Amino acid sequence: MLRKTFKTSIWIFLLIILPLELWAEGTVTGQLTLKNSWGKQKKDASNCFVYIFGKDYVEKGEGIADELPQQKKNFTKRSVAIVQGASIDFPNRDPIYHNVFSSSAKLDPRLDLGHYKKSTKQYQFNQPGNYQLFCNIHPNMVSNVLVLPNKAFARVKPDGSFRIENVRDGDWFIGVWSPSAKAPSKAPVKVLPGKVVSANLELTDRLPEVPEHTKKDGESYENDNDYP
Ligand SMILES: [Cu+2]
Repeated sequence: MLRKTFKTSIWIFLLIILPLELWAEGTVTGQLTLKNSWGKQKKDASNCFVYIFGKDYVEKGEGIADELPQQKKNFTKRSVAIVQGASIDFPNRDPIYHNVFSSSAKLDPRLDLGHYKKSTKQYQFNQPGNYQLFCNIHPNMVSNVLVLPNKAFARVKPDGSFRIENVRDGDWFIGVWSPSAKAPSKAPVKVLPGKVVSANLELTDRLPEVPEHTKKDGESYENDNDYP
């Protein structure tokens, strides 16, 4: 009888303790105040991403993690975030040709998907960083891909609130990035298993909606009126 009770106790112990050990993860929630260059709070913060980073907090993604379509002569989203190693699908849903390229030398191979229409192409991002994407045909087309070192990130809601689930416990930083801010900002955050910690962040958008840029070969767009 005693031995049986002991055995049962062991099982209960294992059932309760082991999951806690395996899932040593917490949640980071909070509020972003996104301002414009006049210091006024912006109404929509949903182009921003929050992410956790720090020494050794490195994960890899695989397969297609998100899509960034081209439609009505623009990218349908101003920003996309993925974990390093994952790919993005770039469907062209217009009946006209588009191109997708980045001038960043950090991307290997260089990101240039050529000209295509009514079809799709993918690109795998292996290097963390922020990459501005343009179309070699239409100068107003711009988007951004934020490639992060791990899976602990989330898109900010329009009202500035955010929630990042399944964050590894430890002492990390929380970063906040906007496609129109000059640089991300960050704050330290201590993540505890099974707990929700809160962080308040602030960021200011100072860059124009469409940054000045050239075509992929360094030429200006000026003489391209013959394109649709
Ligand atoms: Cu285009």
